[in-house]
Amino acid sequence: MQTKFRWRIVAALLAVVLATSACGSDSSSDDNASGGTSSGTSETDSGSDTDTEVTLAASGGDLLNEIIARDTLNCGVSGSAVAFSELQPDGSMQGFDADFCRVVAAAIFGDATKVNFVSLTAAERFTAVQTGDIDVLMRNTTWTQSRDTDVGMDFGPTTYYDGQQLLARAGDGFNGQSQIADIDGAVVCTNAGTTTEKNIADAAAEAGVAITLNTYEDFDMVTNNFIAEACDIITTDGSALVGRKAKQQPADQEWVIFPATPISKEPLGPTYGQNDSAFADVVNWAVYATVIADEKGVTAANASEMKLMGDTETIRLLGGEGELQTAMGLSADAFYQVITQVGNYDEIYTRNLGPVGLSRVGSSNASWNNGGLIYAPPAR
Ligand SMILES: N[C@@H](CCC(=O)N[C@@H](CS)C(=O)NCC(=O)O)C(=O)O
Repeated sequence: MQTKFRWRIVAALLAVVLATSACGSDSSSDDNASGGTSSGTSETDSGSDTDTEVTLAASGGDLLNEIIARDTLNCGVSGSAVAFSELQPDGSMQGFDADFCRVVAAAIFGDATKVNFVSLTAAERFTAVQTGDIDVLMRNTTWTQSRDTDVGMDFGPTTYYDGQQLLARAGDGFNGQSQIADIDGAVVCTNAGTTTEKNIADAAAEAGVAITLNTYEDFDMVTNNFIAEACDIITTDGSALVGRKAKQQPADQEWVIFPATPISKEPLGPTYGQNDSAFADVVNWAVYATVIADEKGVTAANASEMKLMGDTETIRLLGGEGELQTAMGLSADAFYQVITQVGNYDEIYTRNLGPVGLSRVGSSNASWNNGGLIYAPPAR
């Protein structure tokens, strides 16, 4: 164990002993250093991921008609994920995931504002789908085999290709080239109910390093504990670390993100209950419409012109020939509403993720014709 970490482990254990009651409660997301659950060393799975606890019965339902009758989409988000879904002081929800909730609402209602945003912790999210509290989850949620099968979710198109990384203080000797082998003895913190806690435990075990893994209810608590130095390292999806660094790095410290190649694949996208194909189609094609519009150069500003002057696929997509949309139970101009009210994929990405420094260029989130993975099947 590295000496520099020893005293912090004592501090972290004290914090856990003093304040475990915050974990699992509805305590506000700006709690300070408190509330961790320690799972000991990296070999231990904390067991708090609800992936294995929730089993969704096949729904085979009629959710689309239910939503239309209700006149609002219930969309699950984090509410505290920087640049993805952040609750604003005026009560509005902002971010990349929040905008994809609006994309679905615009497709269903022709009105992007008809969204009831439901803030959920990672551990709550699949239960909220199961109980019908939300129709769809847009919450930095990774598509995994067990969630897709055992947990009873279905997944839509990946909207953001992410990967898990770690964030530490440069003052502790870390830099962008640091590796998992360098974290021996560290207190590593993350939020419960995530792929993240499992991946870091696996990665540490594989690298043969011992870590103390502390999990908290949400990532605000994780970051606050890092700032309070109860955690040496925090870990989650790389995009979230970039967001936290942009927003919360103190002026007198340098935070570094590593390893350069993430330790996992985290394809993030819409998640809903399994076996409701009509609803799944609507979510999926609303997302694809933003991708196709991006490919075709259709923007919120030029969509009305492109609906008349674009190529045949563009005209079809925007409802010039709207039979494909009406066959799905939507208005012919459903995707025209999506693009004019929310924007194409690039507009949504740039507006929300640009300000924290997440660039599409050279990343997996570039369009397929720019070397990335963002790709949609044809609108035909
Ligand atoms: N993608 C991972 C991690 C999801 C996750 O919880 N990410 C953090 C970082 S973006 C988060 O959403 N934090 C918001 C919060 O709970 O405060 C998963 O699906 O399990």
